[in-house]
Amino acid sequence: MQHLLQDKKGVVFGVANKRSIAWACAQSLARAGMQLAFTYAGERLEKGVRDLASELPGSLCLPCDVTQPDSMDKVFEDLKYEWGTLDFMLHGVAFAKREELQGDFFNTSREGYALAHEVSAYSLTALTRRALPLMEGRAGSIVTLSYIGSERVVPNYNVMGIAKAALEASVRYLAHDLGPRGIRCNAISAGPIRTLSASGVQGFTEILDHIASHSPLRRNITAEEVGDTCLFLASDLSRGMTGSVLYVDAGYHVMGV
Ligand code: NAD
Ligand code: IMJ
Repeated sequence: MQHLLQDKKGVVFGVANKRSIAWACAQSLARAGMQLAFTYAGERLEKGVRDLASELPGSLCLPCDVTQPDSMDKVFEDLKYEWGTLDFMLHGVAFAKREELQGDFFNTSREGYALAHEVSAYSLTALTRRALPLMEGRAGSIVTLSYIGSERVVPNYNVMGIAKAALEASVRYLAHDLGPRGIRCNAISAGPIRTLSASGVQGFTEILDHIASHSPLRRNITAEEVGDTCLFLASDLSRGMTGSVLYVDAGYHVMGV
């Protein structure tokens, strides 16, 4: 386990604070020997992300707002300069306007729909395109984070559910494109976890309680469990898998009632 990712380099998008699922993934990856670069979405998050990154020796920290093409270009220019190659990318980025995450889905605005899709779905493709030159010839792995609201109705998830459906479909099309180059792309569909992105979500506590009493494992999942699945998908252990959605949800997705 210790050396599973020795000599591999990875970039992590989506750390906001220590509760971020992307941070738990980063810790699993680093423990297995991967050298990491982190991006932060704006100055407000810079210090927090730098402080976390400093816990993992040798990691880089770069700004990136996925709504700004120049900012995405710059990340990969910097990585090319610093490292020259890349083995892994984690996409843990999602955003919709708060008003779109409550009430009737049919009230979703044109701009709100576009923004949710740009940040939460298109960015995977935009970042993958930029990562490819650095991954060429290196058995690369790309992982994104999804939620069951892509395939079932979860009240209030609304436009994010549509964006996650687009994200999971993107994973399949990217897997088809990247396969011939030896690069894999998969998604982890995680159960609910209390993070910044879950804060203020109406009925979140009730959803956690429901999973704890109705999932096959009769409990909720932890970010660390998502992190260890991310480590598996980054490693050679998953070399035969691409285009898949893996559920880390205590088995909840198998339930009919
Ligand atoms: P989080 O708030 O810690 O992470 C979301 C990240 O998206 C943040 O780091 C934020 O900075 C980043 N982001 C938002 N807009 C951005 C932009 N324009 N440019 C660059 N980055 C931007 O919350 P999280 O729960 O760790 O979410 C990570 C991923 O996991 C998301 O894709 C989320 O949909 C998914 N997910 C979360 C849960 C959950 O219950 N928390 C469950 C399943 C899947
Ligand atoms: C988010 C909204 C509604 C229901 C929800 C969630 N449930 C879960 C989440 C049941 C588990 C968390 N999740 C899976 C997400 O993908 C969250 C994305 C998100 C959250 C916010 C909150 C703050 C904000 N914008 C957001 N954009 C995306 O302003």
